[in-house]
Amino acid sequence: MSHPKDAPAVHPVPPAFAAQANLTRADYQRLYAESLRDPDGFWRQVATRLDWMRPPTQGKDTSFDREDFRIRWFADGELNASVECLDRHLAARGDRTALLFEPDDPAQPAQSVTYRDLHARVCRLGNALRNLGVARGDRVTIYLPMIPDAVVAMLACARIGAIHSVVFGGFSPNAIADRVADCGSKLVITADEGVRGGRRIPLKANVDAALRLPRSNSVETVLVVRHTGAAVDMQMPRDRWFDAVVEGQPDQCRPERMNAEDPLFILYTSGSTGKPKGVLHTTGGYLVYASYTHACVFDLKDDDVYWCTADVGWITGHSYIVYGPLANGATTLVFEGVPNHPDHSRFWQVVDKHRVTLFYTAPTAIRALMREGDGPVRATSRASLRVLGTVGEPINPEAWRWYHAVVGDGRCPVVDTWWQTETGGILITPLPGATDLKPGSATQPFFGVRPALVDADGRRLEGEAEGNLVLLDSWPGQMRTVHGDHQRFFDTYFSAYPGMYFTGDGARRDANGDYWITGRVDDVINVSGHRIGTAEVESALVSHPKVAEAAVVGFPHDIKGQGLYAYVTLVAGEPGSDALRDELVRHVRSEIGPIAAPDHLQWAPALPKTRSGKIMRRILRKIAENQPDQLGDTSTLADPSVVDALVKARRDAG
Ligand code: 6R9
Repeated sequence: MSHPKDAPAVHPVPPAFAAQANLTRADYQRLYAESLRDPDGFWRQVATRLDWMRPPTQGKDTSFDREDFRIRWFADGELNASVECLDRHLAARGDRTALLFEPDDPAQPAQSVTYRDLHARVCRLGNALRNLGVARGDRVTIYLPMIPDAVVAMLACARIGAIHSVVFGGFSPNAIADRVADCGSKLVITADEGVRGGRRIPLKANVDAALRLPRSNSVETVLVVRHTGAAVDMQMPRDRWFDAVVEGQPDQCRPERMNAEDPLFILYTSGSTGKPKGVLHTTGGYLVYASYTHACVFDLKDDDVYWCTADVGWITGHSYIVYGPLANGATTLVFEGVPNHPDHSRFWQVVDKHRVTLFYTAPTAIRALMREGDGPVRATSRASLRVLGTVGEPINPEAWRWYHAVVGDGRCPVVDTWWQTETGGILITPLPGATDLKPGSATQPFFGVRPALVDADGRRLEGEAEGNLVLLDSWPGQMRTVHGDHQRFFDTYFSAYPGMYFTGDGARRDANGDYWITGRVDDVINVSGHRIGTAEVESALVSHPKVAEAAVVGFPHDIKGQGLYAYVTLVAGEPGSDALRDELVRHVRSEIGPIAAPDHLQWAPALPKTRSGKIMRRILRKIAENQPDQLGDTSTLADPSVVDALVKARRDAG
């Protein structure tokens, strides 16, 4: 890799930062060694950061081997996640701001919610949910915009031991119905509408459409937050206004005593097969891990104002907007809007307005803002910023340098944090006071994390190497199962390389032991940091009556990181037209959601297949990238003329 002269390949920890850091390089080295030597003792000590109702006497109890496969942490401990996030802060810091809310429209007033207020709101909703018949272990689907009530809803579920399943507001009715049906939700919490970048999103109407589908018949009640005030259909007695049910409820609510291994939430994520997986996280280990990583990776101090720009519909929102920061008693900002509305300075205006010190966003947002030049950034102060973070996909070194030099004025460490929905929290990351930074590298494993690289046959690769990224041992935040399908959990993550957790990512380890994540090696495409399963998009396309077959691959995209390229074979006699192309893209939007809409759709008279009928995606990727001279070995193709036709059509399209 070549670097311009003035762009260093390594950014050492700034001495001024190291001097005030929670963890120095020596701390990292000592604690990391300790965490591997005695993981049980290490994590039991870390677990004392929570105020358990019953402190655990057990620590690590895990095995990735088929014969005695188990993942249990702190198994006899008892706690309630909402108590950890709220009640325990009330005495000393009840008047401190828990949530800062910045609405989509900057002309609307921001809100600040203290720990005391948030506790009362959570208790009122917890009582209301109990009155509506929601009991410990029941599932509740949350389909809300980025507003404080989304946090209230999650914590109210946790308080009464209900398992929340947050569904991202960008998903379509069909995708909501799939997720409601899979976990059998009894109740849905939504809003009249959401607003993003000035555009209204008909959340309640989407829920109505989802619940009209017969598979959603587990739902008894829909709570509707009045957010924009738009008129919506209320279907009695199913639909209830949120305000009305919480009004008059006591502002104290008895928290359920949960076992550490009781489920806290389910969050659906795309895998290599068509059906999204319900990733299940439990209470004790998850909360220990989310809160500890949040404190260490962001060098959290008492007076920090922390802002993660993710949506609570993703794991980043769960762990690093809600559970981690609130368990730590921090101030966490909830932003309803988007980076480019009303203009490209919005993020930095919000930073200045709320004096944000710790900022966590995605590479796709950085790339989109970088394209607008330095002006919109330089127009703001950003003097409050201390640490910058990224998550969701590999960050290209150019974007990293711009983030560091322009957004952070060269002053703030950039933490490139690698992790997954399945991991619950950050696994590979710099610690800002301890780790020398390399643009594009997630650098070093967090405490207790044992990454390794293996080749296709599962052989361990030592030293400088590139291969499939696996984890050799458990950590407390690890997912425990796929909801309703424990076999799928084992098969997906532990069967490819026996005794190891397979991440689905490829990575390179350099001579200093720093990790560089190269991206997914399975049929998952990372579009703007969102995981899209190719199989899901393909089955959405094939569900259209005019489509016979479809294959979807990723291709490099300047802003999104990867875009979606679809090859579609129409049913015999159906001519491909621009109108049909638009219709199919719309069809995918309505089947899954806008995030899954193909960027390109090419008609394919036939798809390249092996003689055994397997679609050769490697070839389709090269055609999508317009690199037909790099198709590689095509000798296993059943009919080579299929490829020639696709290459020609691709070239003609430019
Ligand atoms: C937290 C989150 C997980 C996938 C993961 C990987 C990619 C996330 C990354 C990164 C390179 C980083 N990913 N962070 N790749 N560098 N810092 O994003 O969870 O939505 O489940 O996605 O995202 O490919 O496997 P999730």
